[in-house]
Amino acid sequence: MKTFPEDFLWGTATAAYQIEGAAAEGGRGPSIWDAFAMIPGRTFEGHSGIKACDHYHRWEEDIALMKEMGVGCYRFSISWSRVQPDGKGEVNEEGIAFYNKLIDGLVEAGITPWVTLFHWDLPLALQMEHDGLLNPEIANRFADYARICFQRFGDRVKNWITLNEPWCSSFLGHGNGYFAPGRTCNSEPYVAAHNLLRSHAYIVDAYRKEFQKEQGGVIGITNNCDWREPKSDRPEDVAAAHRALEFFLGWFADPVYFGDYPASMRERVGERLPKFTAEDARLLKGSSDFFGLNHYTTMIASEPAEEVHGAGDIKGNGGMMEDQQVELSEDPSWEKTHMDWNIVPWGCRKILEWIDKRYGHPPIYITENGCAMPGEDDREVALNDTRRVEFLKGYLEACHQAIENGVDLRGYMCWSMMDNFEWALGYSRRFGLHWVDFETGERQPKASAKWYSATVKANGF
Ligand code: PNW
Repeated sequence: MKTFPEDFLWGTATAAYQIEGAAAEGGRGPSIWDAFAMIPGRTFEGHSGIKACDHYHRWEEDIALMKEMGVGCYRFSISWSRVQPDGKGEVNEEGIAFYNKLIDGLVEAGITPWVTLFHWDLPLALQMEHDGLLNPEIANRFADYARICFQRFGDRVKNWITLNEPWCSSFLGHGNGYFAPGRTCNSEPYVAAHNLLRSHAYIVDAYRKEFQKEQGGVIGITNNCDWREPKSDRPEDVAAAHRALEFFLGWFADPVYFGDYPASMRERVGERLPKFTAEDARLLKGSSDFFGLNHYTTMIASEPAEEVHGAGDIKGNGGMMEDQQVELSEDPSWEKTHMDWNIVPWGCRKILEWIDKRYGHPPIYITENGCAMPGEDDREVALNDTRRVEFLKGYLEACHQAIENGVDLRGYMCWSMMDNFEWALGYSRRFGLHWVDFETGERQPKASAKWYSATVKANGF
């Protein structure tokens, strides 16, 4: 039996655009994901979040399912364009009313809301009129929107996450173009990242100055990072793996903990890496009350034998991949998920220990971990998801080991509470503890939901 610390927090997670649906209802304005999904070829078979899991109408049932599981917290995100249809100015009261009902329902069910302010669904108006994340002014728009959320929800919401995985918005959104807004460039990812970091800092500054004292909550940022295992003990390979982690996680966590980007990035990205003003650096340093981590997989890293070219075949447009010069490979014996991501539980322990060491033993929450497994379009296969149970066991065992080794891991939120819109892959990948029939909206607990519930209730397995 692996027992977790007494106050360990167990939860599940979702994101607004992936589950809510009702994209054109209740006064919601469009986001960049609505527009991106309309471009032919950008998402699997043109899928979009227009209907998704219809959580906007089925939220009561979803709370009941979570209550049944016995989870202590639920991490969800607020759709900015449901709160502010244009991303600035006027507030949409219908949107506020929806989140009020959801938050009240959770509190009533004894489930602590963990709210992400931004999970990639930028209001389309800000993209079209102001160039979205490329415009430094975005930080002020973010802070204004966040203030509305603190004012309206902060009496009941005590756990805030400013941004989800800015790496994805920056690199996938502006580097290789796999995600909205679909841009491909080798300098824009660094600009988008820079403005996202500044936005995070402005939001936190507003919370701390205007709300935190009275509301008594905590606020932080969630970053994603895979583990990079050195291919050998050769110092070059060890350095390459470390550099890969600096370009992945250090890019976003170093400014938050130290006030600047890693030196390896300064050296290699040069002029294309923006500089923080003294004021921005001051606001950034120490701007997270906890370390939010989303972790899914591991790759092997080595010093490349010949120059690495980046995403796509366009030389000079590899962005991060080309700048970092790390060769990535994998162990052919590793099993893979339906995302083609390697299943390597010990990589989870190693990334937790790397964070613990580099950032001075911060309190860490895993705000996402989970898997999509093949064959789950078939309901029977999905309901008997023993492979997901094995995955969760492996990763939770790694978490347990990290705690025994001294890491201050305080909670684990499983991605995801239910099958949903998996971004560019549409509904073709299912991460849920609950199976969703996307035609009828019906939900049903998978075996993993039952296993997770038993684990939560026993505080271990
Ligand atoms: C995360 N990558 O996305 C997101 O936070 C979720 O919304 C998403 O559903 C989940 O993980 C599963 O994909 C990622 O390419 C998407 O490294 C892509 C990557 C990482 C995380």
